[in-house]
Amino acid sequence: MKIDRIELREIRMELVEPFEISSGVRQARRVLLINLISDGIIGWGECVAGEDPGYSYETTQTAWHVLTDLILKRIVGTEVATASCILDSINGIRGHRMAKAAVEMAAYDLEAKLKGNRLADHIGGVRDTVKVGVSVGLQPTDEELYQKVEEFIRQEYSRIKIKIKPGRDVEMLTGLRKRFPDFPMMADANSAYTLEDWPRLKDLDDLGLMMIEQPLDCDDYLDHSRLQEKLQTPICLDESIRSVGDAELAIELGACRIINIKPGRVGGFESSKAIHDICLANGLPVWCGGMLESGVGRAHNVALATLPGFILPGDISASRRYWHTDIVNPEFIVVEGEIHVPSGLGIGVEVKGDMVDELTVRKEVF
Ligand code: OSB
Ligand code: MG
Repeated sequence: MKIDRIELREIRMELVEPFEISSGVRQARRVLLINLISDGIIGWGECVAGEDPGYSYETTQTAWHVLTDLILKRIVGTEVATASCILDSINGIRGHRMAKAAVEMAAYDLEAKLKGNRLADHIGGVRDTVKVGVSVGLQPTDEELYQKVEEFIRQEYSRIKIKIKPGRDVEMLTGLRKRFPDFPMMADANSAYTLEDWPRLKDLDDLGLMMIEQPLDCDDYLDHSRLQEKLQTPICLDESIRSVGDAELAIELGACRIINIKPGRVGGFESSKAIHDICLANGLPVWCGGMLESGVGRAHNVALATLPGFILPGDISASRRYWHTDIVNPEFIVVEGEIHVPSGLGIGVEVKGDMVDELTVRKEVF
């Protein structure tokens, strides 16, 4: 496919409520959207980099720089054999996987549309609905958390993930367990602990959690393996897994028993599929993580979660969990703990052009 034209824009979207994790709080998102255009068909991609470098070193601003100054001008006008190799000619850019993923995933949407396929089928998906959970940010009080969780259970989510940090953990989750003794629950620390916190981490082990996500620093594979050895509860790695090599290292060391795959974090679908395959071969379940995506990134995540190894519920919630109005039609809804894979071609949802134009704060065309 020939890439005739590329549009990159930044849109601003207010969250329905602040989202707080151990590294900071977000009120609004600065989302980069990419259009790759071939033969009048538009492939959509979303960059998941955050507003600040709390989760990853990448930010909206670094991604804008890497995309506009280094990547997009080298891709426009070229003939691309397959979506998976769209970045093969771009050498000399270390890391910046979120920026690269946005391009690669737009190419996958474009390729699926040009071939007349749904994206889920195009990448080898095996199901028409995906099981989904919801991620609940740190709340001002335990009581507010318990009310939030009750409401999300009412909305039929398959599992609840609770953000934790030292001091907002054991007591809070013990109270939550008392109120909801059997509901599938997990905790995500976003690297807030070290092995020195062992007494607290040990207490988390008695709460019947499905998993504890990223308790330690993202580069601490060795410490994660030491911790996993002492815990019954599976450790799930998120920030630590940026590539196939990271996944192999973590599995070899026993640093985790579950991996959360976010296509943006690992550089796109090709890398996601490779990590998925390695996990499947080694008996590790995977699930699709989220990055407070708009409907575009959400649609990509739904497609990814149709691969066979994605047997645990993903952080792919309904559009209205984060947005008053999403930028896609139809919006994503959760019924009986699942989201239906949209039936349209490619990502399967239509992007609301007028709304996107109104939200745009800067745009560059190549
Ligand atoms: O650690 O999974 C995370 C959001 C932003 C950055 C990191 C994380 C998260 C979430 C929300 O947990 C997942 C979602 O619903 O999009
Ligand atoms: Mg996480």
